[in-house]
Amino acid sequence: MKSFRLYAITGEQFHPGRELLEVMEEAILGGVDIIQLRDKTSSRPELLHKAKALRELTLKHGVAFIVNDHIDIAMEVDADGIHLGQDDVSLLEARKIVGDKIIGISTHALSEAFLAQQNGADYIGVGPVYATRSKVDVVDPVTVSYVREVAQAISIPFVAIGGIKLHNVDEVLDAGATRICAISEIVGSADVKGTCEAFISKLERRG
Ligand code: 3NM
Repeated sequence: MKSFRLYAITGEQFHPGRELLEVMEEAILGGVDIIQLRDKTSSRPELLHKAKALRELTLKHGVAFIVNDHIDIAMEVDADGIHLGQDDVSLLEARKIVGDKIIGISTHALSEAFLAQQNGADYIGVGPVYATRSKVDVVDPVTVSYVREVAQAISIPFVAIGGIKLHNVDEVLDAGATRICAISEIVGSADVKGTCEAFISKLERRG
């Protein structure tokens, strides 16, 4: 898997009146190097349409494209990978379908992180570090102590997620994260590109 450091997930509710593609392209121009299509409300044809458009955009810019939950859509548009939740199809089942595509999975506790690593995940999500309103039914914040535990115990790439903002990202980086993921702070920003650039400069300061 190509390395990445700033991961943006789509969240169209955070940019009313602005086009999905325009917002995600601004994020890419600001330094995002992996994009996930996450959309719990669109119909399948709508989702497929968005996935095709984002596949084109990400290919044009050479960034990775991940589809949340919908393995069939990921396969149909030849996305680079899929992202699973703890309650979705199992990693081992997903691996049979996607072959060597990237598989990421959300984890909220070290036991889940170990299992994901053991079952061949390419990366794990670690969160929600802080309270978030971008995901329903999310567990309580795991805090930066979970980030610290994962940084010490897990060898596959991990990305910190959940309530991460420019004003608190330093604390997450201090806990050992080297990859950051955000929805609302990025796509809900009045200056998407500038926000991504600011995240990147904080990530770069840590090397
Ligand atoms: N997954 P925001 S938290 C999609 O902890 C998602 O697994 C999480 O959005 C997890 O950056 C989350 O706006 C929402 O808080 C992240």
